[in-house]
This record gives sequence, structure tokens and C-alpha cells, in this order.
Amino acid sequence: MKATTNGNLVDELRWRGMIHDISEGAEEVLDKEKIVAYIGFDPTADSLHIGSLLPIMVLVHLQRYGHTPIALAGGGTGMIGDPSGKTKERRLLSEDVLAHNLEAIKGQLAHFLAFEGIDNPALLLNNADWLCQLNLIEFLRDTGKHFTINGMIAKESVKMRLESADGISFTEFSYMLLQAFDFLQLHLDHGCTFQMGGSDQWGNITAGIDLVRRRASGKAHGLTVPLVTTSSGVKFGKTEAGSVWLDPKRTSPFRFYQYWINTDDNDAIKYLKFFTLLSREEIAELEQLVETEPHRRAAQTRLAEEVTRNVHGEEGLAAAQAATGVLFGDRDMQGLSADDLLDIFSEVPSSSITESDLSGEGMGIVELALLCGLDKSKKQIRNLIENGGLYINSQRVEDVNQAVTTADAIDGRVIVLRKGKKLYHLVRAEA
Ligand code: 383
Repeated sequence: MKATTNGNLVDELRWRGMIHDISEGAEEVLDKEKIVAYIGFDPTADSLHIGSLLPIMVLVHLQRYGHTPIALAGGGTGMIGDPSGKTKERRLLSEDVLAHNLEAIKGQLAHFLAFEGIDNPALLLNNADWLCQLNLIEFLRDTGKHFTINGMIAKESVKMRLESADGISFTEFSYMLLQAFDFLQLHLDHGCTFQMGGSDQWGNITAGIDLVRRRASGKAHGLTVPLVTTSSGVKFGKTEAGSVWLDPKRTSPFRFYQYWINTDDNDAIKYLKFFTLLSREEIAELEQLVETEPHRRAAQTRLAEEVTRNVHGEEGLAAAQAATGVLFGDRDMQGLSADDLLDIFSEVPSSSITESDLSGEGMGIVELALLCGLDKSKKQIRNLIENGGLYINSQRVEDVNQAVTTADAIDGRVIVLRKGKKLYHLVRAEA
């Protein structure tokens, strides 16, 4: 994204509710200077989830205000595991898994930032490039010497684990030194003076600020974003099916879109400020609509559109909207695959039949609907059909004697029945 804004970045972030901690003097620097700032992301999975979206948006805002963002992939730190916010020791990931995760995450991060064609292109770096070359003795003498155990055990991330029965390994205990070392390295190599992150990162960020001061006599700053909460108390970014991921293979654009559409009225405006670049005026208008016409869900729809477009592109958004149309019966199912349908209707009741039930002459529609429990008797189902109330793959069933055959099963696997306007039932044809 281009540097499109000349106002004050801190004002913008504050208005959006995006500042949790900010180091002393940071505001003035952000206001007066063009800075280089970084956020680190460890490759603990092969996709980021929406918990990383708020820190990513900080990088986006930074770049729009003319500062230089660095997205740092933690190829080195990922080998150790950050204890921050974790109640248990992490399982170490194998090098193969880490390498795979790293590539995936780098691709996702790159998507949000501009790397060319502007005065302040972003950088995408990997801390394995310097951490994996560290010499232990040198590290302990040059870096370890600047930290006291007293200070380290006072950090929230460590304190919590010292009180737990399982404790904390020396490996994880050392993590903050590595993150501090990154800040120093980026300071020396790229003039980086700011580190941002979620509020769980404050201890690691201040460790880095101290190290930059001690080893490079430099002034460094930190800023964290708040933990995103939901008014219902459910953890943000979690659904019954698990986390909401940025990777479309893990969370389809449709599910992703639905997650945002289902935002509570009490959270919609907060999320618009966090996760979109809509202006104050646009958000104020939507705020008004939540007050006056909450049933229209205008704020949620705009939120879902903006975030889905940002993460999955125009095409992903179009697919999500088409699938939503199918879910609400406003659109037919033409062009959708069995996998699309299983995704869209994952929460509706389903029944299984065998592929052979559909082969040859197939089975009668009345029989199938009865098997699926769409009504209590064959007679009632015939009535339903005669009243035009039964649909197969969004086509109205016109004839009570219609046969359902393999040709009706999408990709040979899935049939969608609908009773009336909204009552769906999914039929899976299994081998
Ligand atoms: C590694 C090396 C650095 C600076 C930071 C790191 C990563 C950091 C960390 N971050 C979390 C992660 O990677 O563990 N130690 O899962 C999360 N972040 C961001 C944000 C967040 C944090 O990626 O709060 C949520 O997304 O900071 O939990 O030199």
C-alpha cells in the first residue's frame, strides 16, 4: 500500500484503539521521524490465524504513514519457542516442519505489505540468518552479560511458569535473549528503532530496548496492540471448528467471511477500526446503522467484505459471497463442487446413503426424503412436493415419482435437499 496519509500515526492508532503499551518518548519520535519498525512471527504452524491480524495491520498503517515496516519470520526463534502467554512448555518442532511453516508464513506476510514501487518498501527477513550462526561463548559474554536473572524472572512470561508445577526449561527461559538480540541486529543492520507486537510480547520487547541501549547506545522503542476480545467471552478467532486461519485450505474464504459476518453488534465497530482501513466518517456511518437498524447488519457485512478481500482477494470474496447466497437460498448451486457444498452446509443435518442406492434407476425422491426425516410419512412428503415445498440441489421437485440417480449427486457424492425456504438436509453418497 502507498503512503497515502500525512496525519499523525499515533492519533490514528489511538483512535482505532490499537495501542496497549507504548514506551516513553515513542509518540514524539513517531510524529517527527520516519522510522524502521519490526514485528516478529514464529513459524509454529503453516499458517497465521486471525490473532496475528491486528499486529499485521500495525505494519500496514506504519507503511501508509511513510515508515518502513519489517516483517520478521522467526526461523531461528521458532526452533526454541516463546514462553510468553503459554502455560506449558512447547513441543519442539522438527527442522522439516519449521522449514515448511516458514515458507507458508513468509508468503502470507508478504501479501499485506508493499515491497517495491514506493519510497518506504517493506522488508521480509528471517532471524535464522543470524541466530543460527551465533557462537555460544560469544553470545553469553556479549549478550547474556547484559541481563540479570533477577530481571528475567520478574518478566510475566517467566513468572507465571515459575509458579507452575512443570516449570520452564532453560531453552524457553533463554527465548527473550534471542528476541532482544534480533532487535539489536535489526538496529545495527537496518536502523530499526521500533518493535511492535501483541501485549504478550511486552516483556520481550523491553528486553530488546534495553539491549539496544546497552550494546549500541541506541534509543529504541516499543508499542503493543491489545489482546482482541469478544463481548460474548468466547476467545477471539476461535469457532467450534477451531481457529480461524488465513490459509484458505485451513479456513475456506466462505467460513472466514462467515466468521466476520457473525460478529456481535457490540464488537462490530471495534473490529472495523482494528481490521479495516475504513475512514472515521465511514465507520461513524456504520456505527449509526448498528444503532438504528441493527437487523440489517451493515457493519458486519462491510467488515466481512473488507477483511475477506484483504486476506483472500476479490476472487476469494466473490466465492464467499456466492456461497453465502447459496446458504440463504438466494442463489442456485450451479458451478459449486461437492467440497464447496460440504463446507457451506457443514452445520446442517445430514444422512448417508450408498453410491449403489443411486445407480441405475436410483431411488424415489419420496423414499429419500423420508429416509432423511424431512417429514413423518410418505403421504406427508407427497403433500410437501405437491405444494412445491421440496427442492433437490436448488431445483423444485415437480413430480412425486421423480427418481434420484447418480446424475443428481454433485461430483457423485453430495445431494442437497431443502424443505421450504430454509430447512436444509445434506445427503452423502458413500462408496
Ligand atoms: C520472534 C522474534 C522476534 C520478535 C518476535 C518474535 C515472535 C514472538 C511471538 N509472537 C507470537 C507468534 O509468533 O511469539 N516471540 O505466534 C505472536 N505474534 C503476533 C503478535 C502476537 C504474538 O506473531 O501477540 C500475536 O501475533 O505479536 O503472540 O525478534
